[in-house]
Amino acid sequence: MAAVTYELIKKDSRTKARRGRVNTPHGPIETPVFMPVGTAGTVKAMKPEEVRDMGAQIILGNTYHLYLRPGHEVVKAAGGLHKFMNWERAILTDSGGFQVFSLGAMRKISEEGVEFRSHIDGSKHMLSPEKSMEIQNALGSDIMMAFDECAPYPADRNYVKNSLERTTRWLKRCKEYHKNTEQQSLFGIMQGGMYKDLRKQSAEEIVELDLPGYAIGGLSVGEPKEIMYEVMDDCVDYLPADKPRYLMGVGSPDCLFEGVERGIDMFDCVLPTRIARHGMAMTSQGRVNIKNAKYERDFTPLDPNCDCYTCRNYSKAYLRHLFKSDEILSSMLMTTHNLHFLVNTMAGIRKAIEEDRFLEYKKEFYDSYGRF
Ligand code: PRF
Ligand code: ZN
Repeated sequence: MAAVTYELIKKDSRTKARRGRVNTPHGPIETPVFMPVGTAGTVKAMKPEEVRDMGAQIILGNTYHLYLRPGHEVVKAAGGLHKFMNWERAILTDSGGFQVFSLGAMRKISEEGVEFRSHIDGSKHMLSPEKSMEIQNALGSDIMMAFDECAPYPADRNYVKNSLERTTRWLKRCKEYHKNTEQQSLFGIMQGGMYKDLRKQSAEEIVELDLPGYAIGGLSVGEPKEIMYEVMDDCVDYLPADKPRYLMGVGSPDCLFEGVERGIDMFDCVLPTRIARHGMAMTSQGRVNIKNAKYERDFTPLDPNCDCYTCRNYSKAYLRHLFKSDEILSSMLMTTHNLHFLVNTMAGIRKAIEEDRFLEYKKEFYDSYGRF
């Protein structure tokens, strides 16, 4: 039995949206789900209790960062990542593939893996499918991601074809190395850039390996949103209906709705936490830039329709003051609100699918929030 299983609860009658449940060794995840990012063993500016209490069901960790610092052996000695960071719910770890590719000039790709220099001290390292599995096994995440190659955008067909075929060969090596399938589940990653036939080829190759879940990688890498939505729509059709589908690195509010509508179950994105630290809030009325002078004497909450800790207790004027004074509390309160907003929006989406009014809920959201 795989560590992770998927149950379908309800299908929307007009779109590919679906309400489901992913069961993990650290509890169930109601889907569709938004997963906050905790790159280095912390959702920045938040205590794990706060992340839990606002309703987050699973968080993300990063192989690349935790391998470089503090080192996966340290996390393993602590009893695994759950224990080390005091998070009792599910954890998904990304493989490090995407992060080393983002290093640009500091890396060298071969069939064996990727040689790279640390962004911390310049030291030389090698990540390979086997090494990524070894690290993720030590971290003890519930869901481990395959070590893949994400092609840039734009990229020519031949380049993309080679990289998706390498991603399949690397996935086979990941599966071969990973033995602890009762505690940890390996998800495959589809690549293929913006080429529909290559997406289909990638899907057929990875689905044959019968893994407990599949991700769509290589999207939201600079392409226009319309192209992303179109490719995503096809990708979902190539994936099995009885397994969870995860769209990697995508999580702006409009992308959540468009992704859910096309049959995606899981999303992650640094956007809510990152923009929070830059003084930007996502609210039911659109984005609020807390730096704006017009909030100097605005004693109303960030979002009148939000019941998060920040909105229940603080005004825009106070939040603006904290941001302008470089106070640590600014990041904490802004992150609390943004995460609550996205986690809550997703809870609203789940409820809407259950009540078969997903499209109406999407329209209400867009009418109030706007698109961007
Ligand atoms: N592969 C991996 N992680 C990712 C991506 C990918 O393609 C993306 C692309 N949006 C984000 N994170 N392993
Ligand atoms: Zn709020």
